[in-house]
Amino acid sequence: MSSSSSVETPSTGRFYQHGWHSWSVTGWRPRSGPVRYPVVPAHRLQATDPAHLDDPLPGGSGVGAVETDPGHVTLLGALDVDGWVTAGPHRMVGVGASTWHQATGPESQVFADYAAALASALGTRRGDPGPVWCSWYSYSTAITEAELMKVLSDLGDLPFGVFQIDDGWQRANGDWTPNNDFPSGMEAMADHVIASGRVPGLWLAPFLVDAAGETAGRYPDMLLRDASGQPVTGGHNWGPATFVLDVTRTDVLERVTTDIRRAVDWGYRYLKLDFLYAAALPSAPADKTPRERTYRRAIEAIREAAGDDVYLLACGAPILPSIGVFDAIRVGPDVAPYWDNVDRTVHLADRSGPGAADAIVTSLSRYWLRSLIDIDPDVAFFRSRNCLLSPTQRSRLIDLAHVCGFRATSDPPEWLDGAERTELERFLTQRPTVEQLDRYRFLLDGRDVDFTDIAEARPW
Ligand code: 9PG
Repeated sequence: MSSSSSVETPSTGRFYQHGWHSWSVTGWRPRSGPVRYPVVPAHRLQATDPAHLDDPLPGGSGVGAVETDPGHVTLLGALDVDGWVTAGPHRMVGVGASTWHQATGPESQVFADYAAALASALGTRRGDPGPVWCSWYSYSTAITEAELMKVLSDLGDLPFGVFQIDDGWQRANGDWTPNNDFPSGMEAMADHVIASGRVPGLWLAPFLVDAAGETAGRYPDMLLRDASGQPVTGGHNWGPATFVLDVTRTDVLERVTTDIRRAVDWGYRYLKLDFLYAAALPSAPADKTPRERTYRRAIEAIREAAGDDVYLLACGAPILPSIGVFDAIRVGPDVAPYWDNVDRTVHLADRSGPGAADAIVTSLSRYWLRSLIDIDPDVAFFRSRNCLLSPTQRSRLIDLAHVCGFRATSDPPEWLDGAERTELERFLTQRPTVEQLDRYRFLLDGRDVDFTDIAEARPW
């Protein structure tokens, strides 16, 4: 049963816009002024819930807040997996959820109390996989068994807890078996990682299906379709549109859970599950089940298939519906070995694409989630090779990782000079104490680390 809730707010303070899924822009936006969503269709899926792309007023997924006095806010948040909060001129209105939480007071207290209420409603899961080496931000999809074996050997005794193989190992999205670049198979790869004393990690996009892949060709009935019967598009990451599995179908859930179980049986105990929002996309209007509930059922089936002791990292994932099922969630867009892509962020009105600046702002704007789930702000860079970030910009991503308590990089040791390697070694062994002083300001082992300038410089 869904109900609505509304709360009066001042008409002037900024609005906390909470993005639909991991990559969707999150932060404090001006109360008035234009609501800009991306102009390129491929970017629009990532920017916000497609059902709200044409909303005239600012709004956010699950939770919203408005500044009242300095340091104080009024918050309206769902205690449920669905819900949407819109900021009108004098009030916030929440629709879609069964139960709502309202509070006014000091910002950090209000968000902490909301997180505690969400913990009761949805549960919590946390773990510490240790530092992660992830292949994406150095090799993209151009990974091979030989190249990864070389990296694994070059990592030597660097204390990474997880060696995570990202996109590029599979035959196609939807066909989750190794391609010809992994001739020994994924189990052999996992064995090598285990022999190095680390946990093998694997990337999958369990709800996506390449149009040209085997799954789409053989099982067209399994595809999510719109009112005119056309397959729904789930992403454009690889050029042509990618289709989506209809997770309301029993045969689809069986297929997805089989894919997950296969990866676990190969030996992978850390799964990065990506493009998860695909299971919550609008489809034929005949389906009246709230999309977030459909999503939640699908990820619960995934958790059951993986078992309790497999660390599941959600990426491109709707936030509230993922709490209590996953161990970790990506809380911002992709970082990149550059600070900002102005062509995309400003001219195409899309801050959900790759870039260090938006990864920092969106991730820190979700810092309040940390008591519910591990928060992954994406990787840090230590390399100057193949990297446009200045040393200062690199250090800000390193600080971000420590603040969030999730440490990852994609840098192959071979790309690092001596000083950069020393910096990486420090990163892997340090566990600085973190104290939050302000919205974007922290003490890291007593050192003042302030990201406010970055947040203030982002366009809305
Ligand atoms: C693998 C990557 C990495 C990364 C994920 C996700 O729309 N896009 O162009 C787009 C590109 C990359 C992307 C998301 C969207 O990144 O966040 O860490 O796993 O997929 O394909």
